[in-house]
Amino acid sequence: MKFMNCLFLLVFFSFINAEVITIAEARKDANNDGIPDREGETVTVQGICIGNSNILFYIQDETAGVNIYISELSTTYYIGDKIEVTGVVTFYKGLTEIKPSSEEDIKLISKSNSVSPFNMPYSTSLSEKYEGSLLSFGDCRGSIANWKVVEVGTNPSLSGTGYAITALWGKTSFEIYIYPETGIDVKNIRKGDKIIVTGIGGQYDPEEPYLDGYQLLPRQQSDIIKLKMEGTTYEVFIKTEKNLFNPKNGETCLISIGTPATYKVNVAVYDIKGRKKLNIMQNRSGGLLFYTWDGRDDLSRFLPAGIYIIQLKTQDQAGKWETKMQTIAIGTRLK
Ligand SMILES: [Ca+2]
Ligand SMILES: [Ca+2]
Repeated sequence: MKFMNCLFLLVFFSFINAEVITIAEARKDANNDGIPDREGETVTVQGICIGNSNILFYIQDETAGVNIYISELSTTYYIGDKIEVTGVVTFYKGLTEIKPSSEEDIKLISKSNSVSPFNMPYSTSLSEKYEGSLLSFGDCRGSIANWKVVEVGTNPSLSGTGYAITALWGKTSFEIYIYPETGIDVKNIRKGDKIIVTGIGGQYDPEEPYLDGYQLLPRQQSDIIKLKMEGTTYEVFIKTEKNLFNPKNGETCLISIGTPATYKVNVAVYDIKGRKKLNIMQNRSGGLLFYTWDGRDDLSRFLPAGIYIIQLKTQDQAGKWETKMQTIAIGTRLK
């Protein structure tokens, strides 16, 4: 009995004493050989899921991101779930991973946290410091002449189970790798296309010094936005990529907006009682604009299931207002 009590206390204290370190600390590589210095050590980290655990299990905190490697997982963690993971720092073909010994080593802390991608500086390619983090390439602020976009350098080619695409980004390039599990349709991605792309920084480098083979891993269809660059004038329109989406399953909905470049644009989401739930754009210059909506309101809370109205209000140079609406349904989580 006494022994059992001691054992209990030991287990209890080792549980509460698990020191949480930052992800940057866990993946530190001070001697720059591409191998994490803590390889083989057990660490505890906390982070927000930037991919769903059944497709791309990566978490990120304020310092860095990292892959979580676990072969058996009965629970699915979704984008926005904040979790704590205890596991061994491991290394697989360049990729730093944290490997929990079982799913009990993963604890859900909170749900529905927002996480925004890091906007990659123009002409900056992938490297070790971006591995494991959510990254976005492309900037469509202001007039089209100022846009920084990714040019597709090659048609998608079969590589392993997925597709690889060379992406040109200013003076540099990087590889986009599309896993089949993401459901992303590569048929319409062609050499010469201009895109904005979001994804997780991954790596596959089977040889020393493990500082090559970085890849951008898009998570879902809406992570790749194809742009039409010709001309600067569009009919006023608002479109959504789907009529129904389930944000709590990690789905997002791409909203596309077109107006003449000289227009001012306001976009907001209302519920069916006319209450404003989310401001998407205010007094923004027109053009062809895209917004990937994750189903959250202004306070980063998931909106309840139901019908919502996305309102586009434009103002032309003469000061005349025009309003267009698009309805969209938010569904419930499917088990
Ligand atoms: Ca090292
Ligand atoms: Ca690495």
